[in-house]
Amino acid sequence: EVFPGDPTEWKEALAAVQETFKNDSKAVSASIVHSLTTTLGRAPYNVDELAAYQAVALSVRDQLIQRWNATQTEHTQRKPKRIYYFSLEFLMGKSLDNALLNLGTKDTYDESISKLGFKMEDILEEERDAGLGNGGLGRLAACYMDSLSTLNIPAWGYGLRYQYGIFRQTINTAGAQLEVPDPWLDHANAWEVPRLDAAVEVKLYGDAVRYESGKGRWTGGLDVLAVPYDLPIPGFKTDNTNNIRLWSSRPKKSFDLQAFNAGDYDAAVKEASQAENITRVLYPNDNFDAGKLLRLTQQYFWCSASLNDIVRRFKKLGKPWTEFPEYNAIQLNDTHPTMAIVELMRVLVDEENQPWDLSWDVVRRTFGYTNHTVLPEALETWPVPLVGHLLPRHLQIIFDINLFFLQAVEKKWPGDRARLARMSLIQEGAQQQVRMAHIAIIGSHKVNGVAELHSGLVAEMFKDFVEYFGRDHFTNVTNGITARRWLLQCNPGLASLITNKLGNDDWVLDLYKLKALEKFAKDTKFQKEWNAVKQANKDRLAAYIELNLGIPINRNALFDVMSKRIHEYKRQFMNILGVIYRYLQLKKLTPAQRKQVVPRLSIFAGKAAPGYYIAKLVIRLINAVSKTVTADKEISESLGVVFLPDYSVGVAELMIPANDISEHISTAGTEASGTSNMKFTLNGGLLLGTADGANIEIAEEVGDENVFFFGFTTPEVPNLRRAHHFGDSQFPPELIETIDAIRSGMFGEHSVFEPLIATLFEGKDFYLVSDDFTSYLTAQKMVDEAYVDRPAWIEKTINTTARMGKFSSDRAVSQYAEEIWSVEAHKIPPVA
Ligand code: B1H
Repeated sequence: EVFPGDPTEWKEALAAVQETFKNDSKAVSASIVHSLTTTLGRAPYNVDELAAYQAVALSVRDQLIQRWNATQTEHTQRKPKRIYYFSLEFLMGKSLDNALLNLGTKDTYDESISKLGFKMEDILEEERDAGLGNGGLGRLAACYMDSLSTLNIPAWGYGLRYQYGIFRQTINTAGAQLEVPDPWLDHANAWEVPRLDAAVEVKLYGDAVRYESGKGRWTGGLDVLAVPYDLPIPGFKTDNTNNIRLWSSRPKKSFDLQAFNAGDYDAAVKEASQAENITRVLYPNDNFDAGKLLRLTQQYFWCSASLNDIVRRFKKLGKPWTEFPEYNAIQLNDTHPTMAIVELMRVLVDEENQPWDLSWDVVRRTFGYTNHTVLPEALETWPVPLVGHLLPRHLQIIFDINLFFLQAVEKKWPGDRARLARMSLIQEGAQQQVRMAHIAIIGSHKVNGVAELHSGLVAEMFKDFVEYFGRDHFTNVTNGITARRWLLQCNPGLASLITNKLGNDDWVLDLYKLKALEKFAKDTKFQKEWNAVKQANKDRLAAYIELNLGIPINRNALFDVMSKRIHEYKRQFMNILGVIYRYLQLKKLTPAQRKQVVPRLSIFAGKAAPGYYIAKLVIRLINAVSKTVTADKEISESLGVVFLPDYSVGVAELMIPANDISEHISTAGTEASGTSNMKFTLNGGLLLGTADGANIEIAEEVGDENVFFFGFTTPEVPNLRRAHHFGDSQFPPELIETIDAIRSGMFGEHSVFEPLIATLFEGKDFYLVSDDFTSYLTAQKMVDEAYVDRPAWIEKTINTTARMGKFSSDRAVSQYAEEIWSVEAHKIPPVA
């Protein structure tokens, strides 16, 4: 070991620091109080819960940094292959509880915190969610980072440090969504480590020239700074601590001195604020491409800074460029980081003087591309003039890649002009568009979808590319979730019941171990314990709803949960129509008959994109129904309807453990995978869903007898849509009765909802609500019937949880490691 000064002085100092990290409550209290009284400047009489949280977080953060340092030092010395996960979204949620559980120090901190006069629960409450994502795609990135650390795979995530995350959702008195900014960094963020020394420059705009050789040069333009902030990511029961590096944009110079001196202050700060705006806010669209210049700027800023970082690190190894893919694998989380492919070409060809063909080969061996959606409105394309304006040199490179690629296609299928047009990186039309998915497909060595059905649809959608590259170019990696957050942390009652029953917590690292629960599924005593945990989780959620919404909750009701982004394809509309239909039927019964019906609580949560008019109407309708039903004392015992505002990772952690059933009812073929379906079923609830995404694989694993499936299947969808188009489809009477009820004014002024109702008519109903409605109601009826036989129901839920092993993100990440990245685990020596 090399020390800059006196080695003895260093070693003694390091040993003293090590003392403060001991896993005993005295050392922990000392470290908490140290942060409180120094960094945070508080005296003991002056400590509120927020300050206590911050001190605890800083104390835990110090331990993470120590492990982070050891991990990075080891990796720098041993030079294992590293994985770089490029994602515009990391939906981390809170970090404290997760860090304590992964480090195995929660009990110690618990003891220390209570001796210092606080409650762990209240401290955990103080943390704000890091909401740097929209939905499933962003949360998947967070789960994968947890697994990468846990599996000891050397990996870094790269993303953006948005000053404002996903907006906070409030509901106004009319039941409509209002968006409020999310200034999540207002209280200093204890989990990030600024690395001002590692800032890099990023260029935008300017001019480009291309020489005969194919090499080019990019001049002029706007230079901005990218400043990295690092988040250490602990693994479970390992010291390996990976990194998420988030870039923040800064002006290169704070203002234009010349304009400033001339008194033109507006002009003086213009460039500076332009630079700062780049990472100001997360785009709040899920499964939708808005195509804005600022979004492309975010994408390039992020890709350029991240690649610069990786290339700088690689150059220190002194290896030839042809070996770049042996040290680096970059996974593209959807097409959002596709510019990284073009940027690496530019760096290799223009800056490193590498031949074109060698560079393209290096690029293709480095990148892998994960597709997350086949919805046409989500497929990214950028207008050619826009790309040329912001990134003039990159547009030239895209055209060159396209030329060589189409020449190769032409060679394989001479004269097939239609095929060339279909496969081109450029879509012709009134305005030429760059097709990002095509660049991602040809610039990667592997393309994967996120569930079996979805991967098949991807191969169909890009069949020209399957024919060109071969079927092996496309593969499937079914999504997974981390059991650390989505069982151990969010459902401590169930987690400890399982651990006690199985005799150990091995299941946390190998989810297939849950299988051993099967043999207790019929055990009456175990069923009682299992059900008691469920009831406690339902009580906890009911108390939260009563406190926050003032709606009284029947705790004996069957809790039916649907929480996810609001989107027409996900069909929250169909769910609320079903609720209305149930309400109408209950109204027809006598009080005695109503007592025979299983009481139901329908809980909704989810955000709509601010510009998505129809999705926002769905929220209004749910709230309108909630209002009418809540006010109707006659049926309040039998039916409850709740819309929980501001869905987030934190709210999900509360809702998921409380579900009896959860709904995943997208039109077949539209939901790529879904991941909340896995979280809900892992937590002892049954799945009500369509044959879509990962629902299909969940049913395969847990057994058809344990899920409630309904609806038309993917191959039937095109014909049903055609029938609507030609006006020869029929509405079932139950749907007509339901729509009539809305139009009667039962849920307030019906004209508000007419545009929503209209999506079902006039040759539309693109998402086939009318086609699936009857079988949806039938499936709901089967749910009611099954719930009556409680022992049989509980047996189903135990068997469901027991069979969820496949859906661990550890399995998914291991599959990426083996089949796409060719990377192996590299365990670091113990830190303490
Ligand atoms: C998913 C997105 C997405 N698919 C564009 N696509 C975005 C597309 O900001 N944008 O422009 C943001 C998000 N998100 C989801 O990915 C799928 O709908 C889910 O089915 C899937 O489970 C999840 C993770 O693979």
